[in-house]
Amino acid sequence: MNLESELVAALKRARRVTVLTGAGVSAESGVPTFRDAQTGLWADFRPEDLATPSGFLRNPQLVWEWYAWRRERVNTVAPNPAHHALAAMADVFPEFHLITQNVDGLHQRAGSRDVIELHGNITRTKCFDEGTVVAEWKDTGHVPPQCPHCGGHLRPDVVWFEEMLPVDELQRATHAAMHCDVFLSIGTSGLVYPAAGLPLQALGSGATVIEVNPEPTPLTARVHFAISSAAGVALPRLVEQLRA
Ligand code: BV8
Repeated sequence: MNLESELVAALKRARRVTVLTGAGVSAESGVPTFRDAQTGLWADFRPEDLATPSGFLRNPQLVWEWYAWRRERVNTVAPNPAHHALAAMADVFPEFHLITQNVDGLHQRAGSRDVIELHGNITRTKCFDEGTVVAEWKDTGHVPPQCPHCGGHLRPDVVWFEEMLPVDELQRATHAAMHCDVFLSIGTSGLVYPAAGLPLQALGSGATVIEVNPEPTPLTARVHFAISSAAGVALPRLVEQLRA
C-alpha cells in the first residue's frame, strides 16, 4: 500500500477530524502570507511594529492603514479550491472541526461553518480601550477612527502578539486537537504559539497527523504524512479520493 493510499485509508477510518490552517491556505487566493504581508510598502516594518499593542500606541495611524490595506486585499479576492475542499470535508466526517489562524474570513465565505478563529477577524473592528466590537462609527477624519462610545482609538478585532487569544476559541481548539482521530496542519509555518502547539497536542493524544505545505516546517519531521504540495492542489484531490 503506497503512502498516499495509507493516508487516504487513515482518513477513511476517521470519525473525528480536526484541521488547523494558516496563511498558506489563502495564498492561492492572492492574500499575502503573514511574512509576505511585510513586502513592498510595509517591508521596512517589523511584525512587532504593526501587530502589537505597543506598536499600535507608538503609531496608531500606521497600524490602522496597514490593516486597511490588508482588508482591501481580502475584500477583492475570493476563496480558492483549498477553502472549498475544506468546506466539503465537513460533510464527509461525523465530527469535523476547522481551526484557523487566518483573519481573512475566507473559510466562512467558502461555506465553512463554526470556524474557530484563533486570531480574530480583520473584517471586524473594536474599541482599543473598551475591547467592544464596533459595527459603525462617524468619519470625523481621525485615523484611526474614534470609538463612538468613549472616543478612544478603533482597532482591528485581531489578536496581536503579546495579547491573549480568545479563551473560548482556544479551549474549543485545544479540545478538538486532543479528541480527534486525524489532525491536518495546512499552510502554516508552525512558528506562532499557542496555535503551533495544537498539532503537537494531537500527536500526544494519539491522532494521525498530516501536514500539507510545499515547504518543510518545524513540524514536518514529526508528522505521520507530509504532503509537500500547494493546498489548492492537494485538498480537492483528497476530497475526491474520500468520496471515491
Ligand atoms: C500570547 C493576527 C500570551 C494579527 C497573529 C512560546 C514560544 C515562543 C514564543 C511564544 C510562545 N508563546 C507565546 C509566544 C509569543 C508569541 C509567538 O508565538 N511568537 C513567535 C513569533 C515566536 N505568541 C503570542 O504573542 C500570542 N499571544 O502568547 O499571549 C502572552 C502575553 C504577553 C507576552 C507573551 C505572551 C499571540 C499570537 C497571535 C499573533 N497574531 N495574527 C494579524 O494577522 O495581523 S499571528 C499571524 O502570524 C497569523 O495569524 C499566524 O498565526 C502567523 C503566521 O503564520 P502562518 O499563518 O503560518 O503564515 P506564514 O506566513 O508564517 O507561513 C505561511 C506558510 O504557508 C509557509 O509555511 C508556506 O510554506 C506555506 N504556504 C505558502 N503557500 C502555500 C502554503 N501552504 C499550502 N499551500 C500553499 N499554496
